[in-house]
Amino acid sequence: MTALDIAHGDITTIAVDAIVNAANSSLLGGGGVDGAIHSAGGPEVLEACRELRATQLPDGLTPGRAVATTAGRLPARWVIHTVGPVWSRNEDRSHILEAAYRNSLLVAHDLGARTVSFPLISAGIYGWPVDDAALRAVTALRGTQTSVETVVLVGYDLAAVDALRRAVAQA
Ligand code: AR6
Repeated sequence: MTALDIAHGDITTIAVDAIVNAANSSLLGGGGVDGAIHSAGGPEVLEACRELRATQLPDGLTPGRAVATTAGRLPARWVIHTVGPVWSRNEDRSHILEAAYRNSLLVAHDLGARTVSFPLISAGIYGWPVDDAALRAVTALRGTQTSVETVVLVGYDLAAVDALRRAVAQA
């Protein structure tokens, strides 16, 4: 069974085999955790993303899907890029958010990663309410069977860490 841990702070400083990036469909970088991962990983990560766009993903990465690259200078071996949905008041997109977690974990499994860290996908620039984002994360990760031994859910601030703790107790 996969262990689910919670950590607080900058995901780029946590040593794991694979680090999940809350990217956008272009895969060519952005702000938030995406910016932090590209900046800590260095130009090799962006180069690998450009290569993926030129070969396998000419139209970009669809929300809910996941794909791996090198992690460059990060302590991790791989970055797993996924794209969460933008929050909508009018449309339930939670299945896409849960798919982003599930598919990222499955990519980690296929790579043979034993430890994987996740940010709270969609809970920043994409506007997803933090409590629900945490609940979706825990539900999707617990519902996915893999050989990954430990998943670390990373809350950037204390509000996110509290939401994750509540989600773990509740889900
Ligand atoms: N470590 C851990 N968590 C972080 C870090 C960090 N260094 N930086 C931010 N967070 P966001 P999204 C948290 O906006 O909502 C980018 O421009 C943040 O507090 O990074 O999925 C992409 O290119 C929040 O809880 O991702 C896309 O265009 C969570 O990570 C867009 O943002 C996710 O916030 C994706 O938006």
